[in-house]
Amino acid sequence: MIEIPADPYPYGLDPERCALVVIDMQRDFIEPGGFGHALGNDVGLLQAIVPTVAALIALFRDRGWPVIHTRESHAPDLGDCPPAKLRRGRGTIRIGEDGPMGRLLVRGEPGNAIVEACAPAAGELVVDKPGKGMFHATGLDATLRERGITHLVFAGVTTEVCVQTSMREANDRGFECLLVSDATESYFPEFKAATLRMIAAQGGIVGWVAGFAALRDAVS
Ligand code: C5J
Repeated sequence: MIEIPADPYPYGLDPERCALVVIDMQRDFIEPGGFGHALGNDVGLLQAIVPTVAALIALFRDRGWPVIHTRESHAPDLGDCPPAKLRRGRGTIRIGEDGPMGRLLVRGEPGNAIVEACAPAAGELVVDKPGKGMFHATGLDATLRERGITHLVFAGVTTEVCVQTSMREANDRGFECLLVSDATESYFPEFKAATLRMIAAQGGIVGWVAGFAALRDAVS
């Protein structure tokens, strides 16, 4: 076990059984013209973490530890998008409609791609998820168990939506979860701060929180 200084107490990372999960670092959330922008958000906040997420990915790759990427995305016929989700939001354009980077949140469209600095390498698992959480309708639970993974390190966007939902789902499934605080971001700084606190509160009720430097120094 590698001990990483973390909140609320040191996190034990099993180097034989860990994976990095990078949630939804897609152009649709991070670049102007995407889904996040259409909902009225300032995407510049999310762009700021791209170098840290890229460095975290490189850290895992250097050690030969698995990196898993997720994309919030829907089939072109939107058959996997519940009508309730389609109706939600009062943005300028909605899921499935045409924007400057193609149809919003639709698989294969330019906006649905992961930003270049964080792009998946050959052989890395890319999970297309129709929900906010990474386990809903993805088969990821079985994949992680087949690979013997027990420890998940989380990064990506947005902190209180897809990252937190995925981390809570993972926690309920028995995974030991760490969120890297400066490798995740929200359109709402106060929501990010609250999420980091609620994850680590009550003795780590959802998991642990640590900064990238603490993780890097502990594993180097
Ligand atoms: C959102 C996400 N915020 N990836 N998706 O709709 O957090």
